[in-house]
Amino acid sequence: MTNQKDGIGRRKFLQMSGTALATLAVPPSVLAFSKIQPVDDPLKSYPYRGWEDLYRKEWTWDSTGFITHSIGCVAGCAWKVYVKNGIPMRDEQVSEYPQLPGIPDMNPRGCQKGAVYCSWSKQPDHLKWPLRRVGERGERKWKRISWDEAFTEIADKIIDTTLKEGPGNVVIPKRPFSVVGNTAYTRMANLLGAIKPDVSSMTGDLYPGMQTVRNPARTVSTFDDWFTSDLILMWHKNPIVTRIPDAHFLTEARYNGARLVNISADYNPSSVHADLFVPVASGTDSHLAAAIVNELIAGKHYKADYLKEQTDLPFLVRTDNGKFLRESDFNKDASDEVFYVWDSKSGKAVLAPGSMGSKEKTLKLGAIDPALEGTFKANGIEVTTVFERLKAEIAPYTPEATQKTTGIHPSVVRELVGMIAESKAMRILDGYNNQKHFDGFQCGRLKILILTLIGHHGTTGSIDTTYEGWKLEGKSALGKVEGRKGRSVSMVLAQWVWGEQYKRSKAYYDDAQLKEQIGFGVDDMEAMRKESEARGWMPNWQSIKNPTVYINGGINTFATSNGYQHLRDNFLKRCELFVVVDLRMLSAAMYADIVLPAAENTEMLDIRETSVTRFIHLFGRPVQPMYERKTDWQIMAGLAAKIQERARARGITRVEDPEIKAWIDFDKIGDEFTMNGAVASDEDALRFAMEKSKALGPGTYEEIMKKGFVAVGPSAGKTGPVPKDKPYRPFTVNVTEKKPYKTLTGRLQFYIDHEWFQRFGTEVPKPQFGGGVVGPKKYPFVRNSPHTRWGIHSYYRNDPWLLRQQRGTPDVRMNPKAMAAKGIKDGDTVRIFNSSGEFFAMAKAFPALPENMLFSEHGWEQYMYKGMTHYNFVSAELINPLELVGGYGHVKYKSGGFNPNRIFHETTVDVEKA
Ligand SMILES: Nc1nc2c(c(=O)[nH]1)N[C@H]1C(S)=C(S)[C@@H](COP(=O)(O)OP(=O)(O)OC[C@H]3O[C@@H](n4cnc5c(=O)[nH]c(N)nc54)[C@H](O)[C@@H]3O)O[C@H]1N2
Ligand SMILES: Nc1nc2c(c(=O)[nH]1)N[C@H]1C(S)=C(S)[C@@H](COP(=O)(O)OP(=O)(O)OC[C@H]3O[C@@H](n4cnc5c(=O)[nH]c(N)nc54)[C@H](O)[C@@H]3O)O[C@H]1N2
Ligand code: SF4
Ligand SMILES: [Mo]
Repeated sequence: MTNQKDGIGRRKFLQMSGTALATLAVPPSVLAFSKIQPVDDPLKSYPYRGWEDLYRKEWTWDSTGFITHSIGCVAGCAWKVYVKNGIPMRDEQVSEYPQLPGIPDMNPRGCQKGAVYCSWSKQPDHLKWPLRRVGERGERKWKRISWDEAFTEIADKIIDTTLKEGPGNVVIPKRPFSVVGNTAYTRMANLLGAIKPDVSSMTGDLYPGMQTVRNPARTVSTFDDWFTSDLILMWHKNPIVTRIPDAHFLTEARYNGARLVNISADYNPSSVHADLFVPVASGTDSHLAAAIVNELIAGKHYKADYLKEQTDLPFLVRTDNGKFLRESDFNKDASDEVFYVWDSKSGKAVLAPGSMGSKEKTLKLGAIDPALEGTFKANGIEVTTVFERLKAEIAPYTPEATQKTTGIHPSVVRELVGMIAESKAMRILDGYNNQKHFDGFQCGRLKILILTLIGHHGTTGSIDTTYEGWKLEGKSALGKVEGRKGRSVSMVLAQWVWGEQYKRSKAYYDDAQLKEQIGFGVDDMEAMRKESEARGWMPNWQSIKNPTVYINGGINTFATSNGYQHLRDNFLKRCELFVVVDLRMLSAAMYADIVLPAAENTEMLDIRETSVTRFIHLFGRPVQPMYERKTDWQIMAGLAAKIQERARARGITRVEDPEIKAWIDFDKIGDEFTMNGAVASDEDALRFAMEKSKALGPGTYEEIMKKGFVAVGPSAGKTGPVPKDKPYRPFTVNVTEKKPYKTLTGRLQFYIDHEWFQRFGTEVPKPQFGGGVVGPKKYPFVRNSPHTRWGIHSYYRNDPWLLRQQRGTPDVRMNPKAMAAKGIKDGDTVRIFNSSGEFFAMAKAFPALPENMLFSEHGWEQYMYKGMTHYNFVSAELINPLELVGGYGHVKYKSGGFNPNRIFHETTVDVEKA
């Protein structure tokens, strides 16, 4: 065996390497290699060489166990992990999901990130021990400390802060979706009266616009239901990249004859699968949606009977003041939550059943035939219908009139409307991207309206936002502390105040342009925030409390927020102890005072529930936590025990918390946390959560241990039962059983007569402003920062296998023509900037983008950028005042439901060669 090129034979090579190795300071295992005797003719005789067994045994294992991945990934997949010598070695997809009749099976579930979990989790940035900062914040100098030291320092600080500043100056957010791990933070916050920020608002994953129409807004069908559609609109959503395990249901739906439409500002990877691609200009979707609604109404493509029963479109509105006609209009003592329709049969205004104030808890109309159109006199008051208002206000948005804004030719709009009108089972896959635009609020309302007009909502289709947790009473019970609820706030508002976003927005936006575009400036925005808090619409903890102690569980707090550097610096000025609990030394941890190592996904005993499938998935702890890692439950339980120990040693007992009519029992908090030992271990807590949930119940813990997944029972659905033999579809019971919706009118509600909606002329769904991206026009590029195929946010982002599939370094993509105009070549390092900040990245030519778009994928870590910059350094912050509203039936603050959502995409930038 001779190497042709240099003529060195294998035998010679082994001799050479043997001598070379022997002279190096190498470990004994490698020295063993130097003793190898070459084999001249392996067919004649072959000496036993024990080390080779290592290779033979490479594909053997000691044990296996199940995991899933607890990250900001909305999917949820069962994986088997192979373990050798107590180390997780390999990942394998589980392929044993049962199949529903007539629906393609979901085997196997997973993506390329899940496939590298075991190797990636051994990366050096994964935490092993508790660390305390020894240098300045952000200097990244650390000292290893014991858990006891860490817990003691945090416990004392929590007690001291509460004694000095009062309760409520401790903040405990937690994000990724594991049931026991997440609930640990909720339980701790409830016991301490701590602030629990709504993290969904921070990530921009709320749907406040849709929440005004239906409640809860974020509800989805299980994604296998996509298969039952004959028309699927992917809108603000890129499922080929962001819903990898379920994307096959889209392509399989085509075997059913389904047509796919993709509406996106760039030709994204889902576009190639579409029958129709609609390249809408960034931030103008509400105008496109309005044109579709207008065409559907003008062409009478709507189901009148369905609208009369299921929506508020026939409800009467006064022409003098634009308010709903209410029972209280005629009788001061009567309810202002009972409304009227015009009964065509009797020719008079009659009370509509099913509203919040109505005694009739049904949508059944009985003998009434509500008029959809017309103007009437009800006891001398002139009224019209919501439908009339809608028709009049949407009329200007014709396909011709909107073309200049959206860039979409009227024939394309009409082709799409034709498809919608013909469809027997239509579905909109609505991405989280929608509500990250300013006009996403109105666009969301319009999208539901499209589906509703043709009668598909809750019947033959659904609008799938992203995911919603299942109804698991055991999970709520695990977090619940009798009489004590903690303090809930909108994370966007908390960061607005604590991170002084107001100042940055003021410096960034051109106030005159802003007023012209959206009707108000940054000062007005700040005034409206204050008004909302003063009127009790949004919680005001951010204005009266301080994040003195901040325990950050599984969130890349600043990096994934707008104005990363500005937010971080201002926030840290207020925070005296910043604790980060994570698996990794992520960007947020670099600025921490104490970093605590959370268990890897292979070391957890927990479940995750995302309602995109009917299956709950298991973290089956195939290996015990390595190094000194602890699970989130153990970390919170350990901290609670330490607080109790320190309080007793210091003679501290109960602290009253009259602001929220609660109290903190410092001397009992450890016992309270574990329910006096009943949920001391991860296993206890998990059994508790599963067994106390109706949709799971006794026996399911054992079942999930065997299979890695378990199906939920019928009661798991938040808006209707989960059928045994069919995919789950939300809001069906409102149609089949005529159950009122949880809205003020009890209907899918398209009219909001709140004073602020009237102020902005947004009572009916229609564009809130002229459309486009709101950032200053002096920066010529709109910044698009969607999610990446190669990571789940910053998770997995530095995996070598995944980096090999791309450039291995943060890139920004531009249309080649725009690059040429700027003198930028593919591979150049460029500087992307605006007055908010700058970052550096490698330019990549990308013809799939419009010329005015700069595309920087979300999720790269700060330390991967030149100069420790980051893509969210340039991201601007804007608040839509419609999301500050409250005191109106179902339109009020709700964590995970209604409060200001983070708007990421109203950002313009410029770029130059660095
Ligand atoms: N691989 C992977 N999967 C993920 C995640 C991940 O990080 N990686 N994250 C998960 C999470 S938490 C979320 S929130 C989701 C997010 O995933 P999606 O809901 O799919 O949202 P985005 O990726 O932000 O954007 C979707 C598409 O909208 C396009 N777009 C941008 N601007 C506009 C516009 O003005 N109008 C229209 N119509 N389209 C526009 C974007 O270019 C992109 O192609 O993904 C989830 N799944
Ligand atoms: N410009 C721009 N910015 C965006 C977006 C965008 O589209 N554009 N998208 C936004 C969206 S949709 C989202 S969801 C956010 C994502 O924002 P984040 O949730 O902040 O993002 P991740 O990087 O996933 O950070 C989660 C961390 O949780 C850790 N973790 C995982 N499992 C566990 C666990 O069990 N316990 C603990 N303690 N830690 C765990 C992971 O290691 C990871 O570091 O980013 C938002 N930011
Ligand atoms: S990262 Fe998400 S999609 Fe990928 S395998 Fe894990 S759970 Fe499934
Ligand atoms: Mo998200």
